[in-house]
Amino acid sequence: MLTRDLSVTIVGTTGVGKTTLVKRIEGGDLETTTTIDIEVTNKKIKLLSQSARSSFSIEKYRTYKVTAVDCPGDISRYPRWFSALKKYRTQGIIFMIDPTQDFRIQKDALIQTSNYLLMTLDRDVQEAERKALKAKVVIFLLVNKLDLLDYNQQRADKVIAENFTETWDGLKRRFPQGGHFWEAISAIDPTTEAYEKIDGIFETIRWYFYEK
Ligand SMILES: Nc1nc2c(ncn2[C@@H]2O[C@H](COP(=O)(O)OP(=O)(O)O)[C@@H](O)[C@H]2O)c(=O)[nH]1
Ligand SMILES: [Mg+2]
Repeated sequence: MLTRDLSVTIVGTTGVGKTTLVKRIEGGDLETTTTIDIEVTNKKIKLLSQSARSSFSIEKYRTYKVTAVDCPGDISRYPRWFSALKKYRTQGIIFMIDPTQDFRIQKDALIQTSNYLLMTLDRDVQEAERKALKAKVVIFLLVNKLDLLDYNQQRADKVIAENFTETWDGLKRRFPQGGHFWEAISAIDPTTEAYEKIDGIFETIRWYFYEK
């Protein structure tokens, strides 16, 4: 089989840039709309890393069918995140952070994401916690709007370190076999470099599931 599935759910509070990110993957226009329900994008992609492979590698010819699930960010719609995680059998969660928004609210949203992920594993909490110890899922913290931090990676590091360390550590303890990654991007940046970084997120999720 030369096609593999990659199911990714994108969550985060309103306005962090979830829909913009999905549109970048889609290659569509970046006009602004408010997401009120789960929106599913299916796209077959070849990752940039694949084209660099040798012709003798099957990976060079593989296509990934990416299901990107874009969730609404309003707190009253957080339960949709749970529905999305469960329904689309999410392999990777991209939790987007906006460095210009209230961090306390975003931290709570990340805790909620962790709880929802747990709930997808079992109805019984203790059983779910047990299953979480072996769960294979990628949790990707994505600081967006790097342009508003003057493209300064250290400032993005600081945002994570100062506001999300405790929650992030809690997530790692709860899902110790999961893939824990983070990156900083600008979803509106039209340059190839920016596109490669976005591509790299999917490449990482792919790697964790199929090659690690
Ligand atoms: N400066 C800046 N603005 C962005 C970036 N990504 C998205 N935005 C803007 O943030 C606003 C909300 O984006 P949207 O994708 O609708 O957020 P969502 O609610 O998470 O889906 C829009 O006006 C976007 O143009 C970025 O990387 N930098
Ligand atoms: Mg949206």
